[in-house]
Amino acid sequence: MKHTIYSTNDQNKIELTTALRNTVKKAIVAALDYQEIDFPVEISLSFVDNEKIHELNKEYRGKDAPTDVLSFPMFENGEIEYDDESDEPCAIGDIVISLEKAVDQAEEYGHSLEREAAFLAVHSVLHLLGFDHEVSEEDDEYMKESAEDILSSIGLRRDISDSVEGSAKIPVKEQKTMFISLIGRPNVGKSTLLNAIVGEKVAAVSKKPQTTRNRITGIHTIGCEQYVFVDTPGLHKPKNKLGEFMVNAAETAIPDTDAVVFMAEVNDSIHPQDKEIIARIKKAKLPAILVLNKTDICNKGKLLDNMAKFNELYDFVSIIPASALKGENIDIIMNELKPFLRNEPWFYPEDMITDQTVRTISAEIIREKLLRLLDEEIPHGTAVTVEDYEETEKLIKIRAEIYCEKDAHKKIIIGKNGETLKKAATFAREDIEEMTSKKVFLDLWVEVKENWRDSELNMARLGFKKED
Ligand SMILES: Nc1nc2c(ncn2[C@@H]2O[C@H](COP(=O)(O)OP(=O)(O)OP(=O)(O)O)[C@@H](O)[C@H]2O)c(=O)[nH]1
Ligand SMILES: [Mg+2]
Repeated sequence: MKHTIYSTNDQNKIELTTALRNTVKKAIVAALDYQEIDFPVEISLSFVDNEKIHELNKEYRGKDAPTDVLSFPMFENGEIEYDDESDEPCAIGDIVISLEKAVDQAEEYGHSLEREAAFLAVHSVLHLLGFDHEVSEEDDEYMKESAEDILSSIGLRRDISDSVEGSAKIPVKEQKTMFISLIGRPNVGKSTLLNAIVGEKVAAVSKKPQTTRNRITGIHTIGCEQYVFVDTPGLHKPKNKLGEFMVNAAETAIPDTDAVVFMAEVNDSIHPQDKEIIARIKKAKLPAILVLNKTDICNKGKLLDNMAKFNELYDFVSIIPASALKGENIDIIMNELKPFLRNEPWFYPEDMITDQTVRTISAEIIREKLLRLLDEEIPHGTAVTVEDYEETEKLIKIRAEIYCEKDAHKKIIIGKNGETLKKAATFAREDIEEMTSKKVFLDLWVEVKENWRDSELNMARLGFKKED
């Protein structure tokens, strides 16, 4: 199930790293899953210091002291009313964590700040769901036990004391890993699935086909298992050199992986490209899972029909109907991949979710906003490069260049009174701030580079260079 966790950093005493924020969010989602919450939930999480939590305690709890965590449930006694008809996630409450206090407690209990902050978040989710350690001993016992289970499920075990950068470390000999390629026609939802699995936006998503232009790695580490997903551009018939580059990036990704997640749309018919993909999987002799995506908008007859037709084409490990957008059946996809893990050390550190730099992801986020704001033909002729990138403790300054193919396109991208460009900049800035927990200054420029999609040289300059 896909849950939405909004987080804000309202303190500046302790550095809130992306890894720490992600661990806490992961713990919240793990707690919701542990409680088998089967509808989408929204939670607001804020990190504060002792002074702020003291104030909140005074104001709302009549308590004159700084505590470690505060929970503000939306529903009393966990009696959550979720409207099944609604497409919106159900806001169940707010969690406020004092990072300053968490640092002290982590030291006191001899474990990492990640584990302490994750513990406080899990404890708080259980409160939002109606458990209360202050009124019942039974609840107190249950909350402690389940918090241990939940933290173990995301690899934050208590029994491991030697930690790397504060996070629990799995001994190398227990580590397992695998590489998985995400392949399919344009627009079937590959990047949406990647983002859902890693829990952060690492790949641009838009309703226009051919959004992804290069391979994008998304890493999901859970317990002793590390899954490295390689998202690829949708396979299509190339119309220019950029298209050829994209198709090549996708096709050559397959043999480098241990398994393939082949995605198709549940409502669609089987296309020649789907058959080509199957031929490549056969050639590489790789286990493949077929994901029939977008079940949230599907017709049941079509689903069964497609399952049968695809089943005739290849001996898939399994065929899984799923909704990447709603987070449905992603747990089943992950379970099906498990048997193909290799007993080999991890490739990436535990808290890494992508091998792309913030600089590269920022350029992709800007392009995503343009794809979403602009009509048809123009977006496909745009490329974004980050020309200047300066990062300090609290601030990131980015100057990015948007390339397009015609003067007329430049005018459209800028928009009346610069409005389109301003909107793209605002949306992109918000996403980059959310990703980095830093304030972002974003300066966007537009330049014309005619027919760059057909020029190897220009493409190479814009970062589309074939690997040798
Ligand atoms: N209704 C519905 N829409 C989805 C689902 N998954 C993805 N989408 C939408 O489908 C569109 C394409 O999603 P992407 O993730 O960009 O697809 P992609 O396969 O990566 O596309 P390319 O990068 O162009 O190959 C977006 O508008 C998504 O929001 C789903 O499960 N249900
Ligand atoms: Mg994509």
